[in-house]
Amino acid sequence: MRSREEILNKIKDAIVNLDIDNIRELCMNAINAGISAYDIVMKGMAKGMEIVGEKYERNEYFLAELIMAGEVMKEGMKFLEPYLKSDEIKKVGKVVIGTVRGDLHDIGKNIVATLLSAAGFEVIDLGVDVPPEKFVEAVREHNPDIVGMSALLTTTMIEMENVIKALKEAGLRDKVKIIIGGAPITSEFAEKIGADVAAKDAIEGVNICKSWVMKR
Ligand code: B1M
Repeated sequence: MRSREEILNKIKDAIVNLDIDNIRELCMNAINAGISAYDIVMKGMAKGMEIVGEKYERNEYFLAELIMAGEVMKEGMKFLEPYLKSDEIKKVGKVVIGTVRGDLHDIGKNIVATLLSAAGFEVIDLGVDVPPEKFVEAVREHNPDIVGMSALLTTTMIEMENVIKALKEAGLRDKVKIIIGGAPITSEFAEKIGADVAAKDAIEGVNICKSWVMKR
């Protein structure tokens, strides 16, 4: 019988080694061993993605490997999603979420969206490369409690400020809480652009959203 750590390490290695053929089975083994889907995502697959990023920085991996690692992670998420979903019928709150304009990274955003729905939120996912007008339109249409934005590139972080400006111009900024996240995002940046908070990871993000709707 393998230890919990060994099982999670195998999942991390599958991401690093771009092993799309075995990721589902490894996730299934982990579930059967009693490891939570949360831990498989955060302590297994997400750790593997960190290593992939480091390898890219050292020129050991190139764009093709980044794309493939993203596909392996998505394959694992497809298997794990039912284990992350909540049975709760009553929704605790509504979130409009998206990756900002110019940015195609959606793995972290998808984890946040999945964990939010698992926590009972209704999630309106606008996808990637979302322009400010689309955020504004979605807030008008869905009247959410929270707007969530993700950005992974230093060149696209600025789009978050553009979304907040557009919400202000539409008179909608004060109707929602705004949470932002992604590898380059800091609390200082959130404060500078007028977001309510920056979350360092998906679990912190979901906990903050929960605390907001509980206070209502
Ligand atoms: Co890109 N990429 N990429 N990439 N990529 C990075 C971000 C980079 C740091 C790699 C590197 O150089 N080390 C670098 C950015 C450098 C910079 O800006 N300073 C980079 C680059 C340069 C690029 C391209 C420009 C490469 C090129 O074309 N030459 C290009 C840009 C495309 C574009 O967006 N316009 C590009 C493309 C891609 C792929 C498409 C190949 C692929 C994305 C696939 C996909 O998402 N479907 C990809 C990948 C996979 C990465 C790395 C390796 C991994 C990102 C990831 O998925 N991490 C990344 C390196 C890295 O981050 N170390 C890199 C795992 C994920 C779970 O973490 O997204 O951080 P993350 O999400 C976390 C938290 O940040 C937080 O919670 C999540 C889970 O805990 N979080 C939130 C995220 N959003 C949140 C929102 C919240 C709350 C928390 O509330 C709303």
